[in-house]
Amino acid sequence: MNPITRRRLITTGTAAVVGAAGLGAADHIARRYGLMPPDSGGIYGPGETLTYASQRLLTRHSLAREFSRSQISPRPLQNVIGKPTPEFLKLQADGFKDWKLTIDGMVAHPMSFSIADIRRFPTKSQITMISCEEGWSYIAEWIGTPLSNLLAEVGVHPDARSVVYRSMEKGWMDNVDMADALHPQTFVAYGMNNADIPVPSGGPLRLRVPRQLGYKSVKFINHITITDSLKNFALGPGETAPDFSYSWYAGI
Ligand SMILES: Nc1nc2c(c(=O)[nH]1)N[C@H]1C(S)=C(S)[C@@H](COP(=O)(O)O)O[C@H]1N2
Ligand SMILES: [Mo]
Repeated sequence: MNPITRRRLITTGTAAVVGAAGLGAADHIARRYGLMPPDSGGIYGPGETLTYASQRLLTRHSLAREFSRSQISPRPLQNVIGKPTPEFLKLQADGFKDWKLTIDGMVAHPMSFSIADIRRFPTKSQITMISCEEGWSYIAEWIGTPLSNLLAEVGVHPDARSVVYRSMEKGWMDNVDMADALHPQTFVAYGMNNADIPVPSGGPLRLRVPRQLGYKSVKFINHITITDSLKNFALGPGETAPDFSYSWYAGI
């Protein structure tokens, strides 16, 4: 499905949910509740605002659907990734023992975590569907710890609004708001279907954001920055997505 058709579907769907509320009313409500998405000013701005604000008001605490073990796809689809850099290959050769996830920005204690450090946090698993904007999807079990556990450890400033995450793969960077960052199903994942996450699927460490489309589940994450403004992040509102004309908010 091309992005415009998908957007139109989402806009129509949420418009039905919010009843007679037009785009102008959505804009008004979004402003009033501080729910303007970072791409609210673009040509799709009013639609983006309607989608994001109505989903946040109606579904901010809801969970992505979880499946049973028997529904796990026999073979996870692995989207194309860039050629690994020599730096990545060296880390891989050492079993990723030197892989670090650094968390900085608006936190009390900036910290770097190895995979072993992350494994010491409470382990959780989820069997959820990952859906690509290009129309395919698969179900897998992801094992890791909720991002909220790491955020509690570093101590997030109360004024923080966004969590920006970067991949070691150049050009892959995205962000979520605090509601999605603290959502119980947003995981820092190191395992998949009872093994370490294979590199093509994002190993050794991937953010899993099951409430949004697949592109928000960035692979090879090594740097997270907490911020109250996306202004200083390279690609427009702080992510890769708009470069491909994806929406900032990709709620499902
Ligand atoms: N670093 C990195 N993360 C990425 C991508 C990528 O190419 N590089 N592709 C994204 C897209 S568009 C999708 S749909 C999912 C695909 O995940 P999969 O390979 O497990 O199917 O990963 C997302 N995360
Ligand atoms: Mo995708």
